[in-house]
Amino acid sequence: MNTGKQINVMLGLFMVFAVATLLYFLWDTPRQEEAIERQTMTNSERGAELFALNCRSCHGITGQGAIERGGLPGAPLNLEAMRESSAGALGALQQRLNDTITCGRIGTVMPSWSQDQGGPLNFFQIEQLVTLITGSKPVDAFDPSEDPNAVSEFGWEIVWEEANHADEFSPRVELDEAIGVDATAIPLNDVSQLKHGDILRLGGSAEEPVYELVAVSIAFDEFDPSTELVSDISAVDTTLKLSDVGQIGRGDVLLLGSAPGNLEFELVEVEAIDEETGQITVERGAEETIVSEHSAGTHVLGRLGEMTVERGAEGTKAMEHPEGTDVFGNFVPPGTTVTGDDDVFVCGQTAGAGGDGNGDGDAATVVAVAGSADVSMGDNFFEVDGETNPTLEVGVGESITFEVVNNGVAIHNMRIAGVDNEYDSEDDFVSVPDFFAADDKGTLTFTFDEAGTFNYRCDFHQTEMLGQISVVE
Ligand code: HEC
Ligand SMILES: [Cu+2]
Repeated sequence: MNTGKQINVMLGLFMVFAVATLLYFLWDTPRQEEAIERQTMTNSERGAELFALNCRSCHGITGQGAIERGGLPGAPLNLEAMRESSAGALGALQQRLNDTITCGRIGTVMPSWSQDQGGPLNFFQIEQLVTLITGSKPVDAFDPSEDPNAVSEFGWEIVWEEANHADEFSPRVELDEAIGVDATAIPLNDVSQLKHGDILRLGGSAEEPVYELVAVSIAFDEFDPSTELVSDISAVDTTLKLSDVGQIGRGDVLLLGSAPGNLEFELVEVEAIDEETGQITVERGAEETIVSEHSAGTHVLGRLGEMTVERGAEGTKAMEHPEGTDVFGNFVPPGTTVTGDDDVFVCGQTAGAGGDGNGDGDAATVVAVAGSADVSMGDNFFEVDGETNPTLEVGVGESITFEVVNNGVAIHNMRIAGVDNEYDSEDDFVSVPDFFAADDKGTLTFTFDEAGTFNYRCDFHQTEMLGQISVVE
C-alpha cells in the first residue's frame, strides 16, 4: 500500500468514527430522558402500592379525601393543584408533602410514617409517595416531569387496581340483579363469606371511580318451639345442652343471650349435633364475638339467613347499580388517634393554631352579620371583615347568605354544623359548590331558628379553618 492510500483509509475511518459519535449523541439524549421518565413512572407505581395499603383508609381510594366521601379525614391529594410544573413551586410543595408524611401533622389524625419516627416507611418509600402525588421525583424538583399529570394519573389508577385486588372476595361476589336506590335486600351470587356488621363496597374502579358502601345486617330469630340452654355454661365449655336440637344443623351460627343489637350476645358455630342427648358441640365466640358465661334458660336464636343492608353507609350516597357490579369487603375505617395528643411532638412540629388561628389561644373576635357577608378562604383560614376565623354573630330566624370566595391555592369549603352541632349530619349547612378550587366563588345560605353557638369549619382543614356562629335573640 502506498502512503496516499493509507491516508485515504485513515481519513475514511475517521469520518466513520465522527459520524458514529454524532449519531450516538443524538440517539442517547432522548434515551436518557426516556429512562428518567420511566423511572418516575415506576416510582409513581410503587407509591401507589404503598398508598393503597397505608393511606386510603383516610385519604380515600381516589386520594381525594372528603371530596370522595364525607367523613374521610385525609386531605385531598389527587388534585391537579398538587402537580406543579414550575421548579420553584414544585420544590416547596414536595418539601411540605415530604415533611407531612415523615412527621405527620400535629393536632390531626395524620400519623408520622417515617421509620425515624416509629413509622413503617423508609426514605425511598416516602419519595415514591411524593412522586405519586406530584408527578415528579423529589430529587428532580429542579427538573419537573415533562407531564406530571400523566405520571400521577397513572399512579392513581394503580391505587384502584391494588385496592380492588386487596378487597375482592374469593370466590368473587357480584350483584345478581340490578338494584335501585331504595333496595335494602341486595341479591348476591354468594353470601357465604358475609357476616353481620360487615361493610361492603359496591362498585368502584379506575374507569368508574364512584362507589357506595352498605352495612350488612343478618337477621336472627326465635326458633319455634323456642330453644334455650338447659344448663349453665362457662366461657370454655364447647358442649351445650339445649331444650331442642331438632331445628339445628351442622354449620349453623347460633346466637346465645340477649337480642341482637345488644352487644352482649355471643355467636357460636355448630360443629356436631347429638340428637339423642340433645347436645351440640360448638366453636365459641364465632365471628369475633366475645365469649362469656351463660346461664340455664338463656335463649338460643338461629340465623334466618336473611340479609338486609343499610344503603349509603359511611358518608356515601345510595345509587343504582347494574347487574354484575363487583362487591368488595375489607373495609377499613379511618383511624382516630390524634398525632401529638400524647404530648410527643414528633419531628419538632408544633400544634396547629386552632382558636382564632393566630395561635395566642385568645377567644376569636366577634363579627356581627346581618343579611349577607363576604367570606374569604385563604391557606388555611377564613377571613371576614379582616378577622381570621371570627365568631360570626347572626340573629335567630334570619336568613343569612355568605358570599364565599377561595383566595388561596389549596382546596377549601365551608360547613356549618346544624342545630345538632354535629358535622356530617343531615342538618348541616354546606357551601355550594361542595369544594372550591383556587379563585372559585360560591354561597352558603342558612337560617337558625334557635339561639345558641354552632361550629363551622372547612372540611379539608378541620384543625386550622374553624370557628363559631353565635345565634342571638
Ligand atoms: C388516620 C388517617 C390518615 C392516614 C392513614 C393518612 N393520612 Fe395523610 N392526612 C390525614 C389528615 C387528617 C391530614 C391533614 C388534613 C389537615 O391539614 O387538616 C393529612 C394530610 C396529609 C398530607 C398533607 C397534604 C397537604 O396539602 O399539606 C399528605 C401529603 C398526606 N396526608 C399523605 C398521606 C400518606 C402518603 C399517607 C399514607 C402513607 C397518609 N397520608 C395516611 C389523615 C391520614
Ligand atoms: Cu380549607
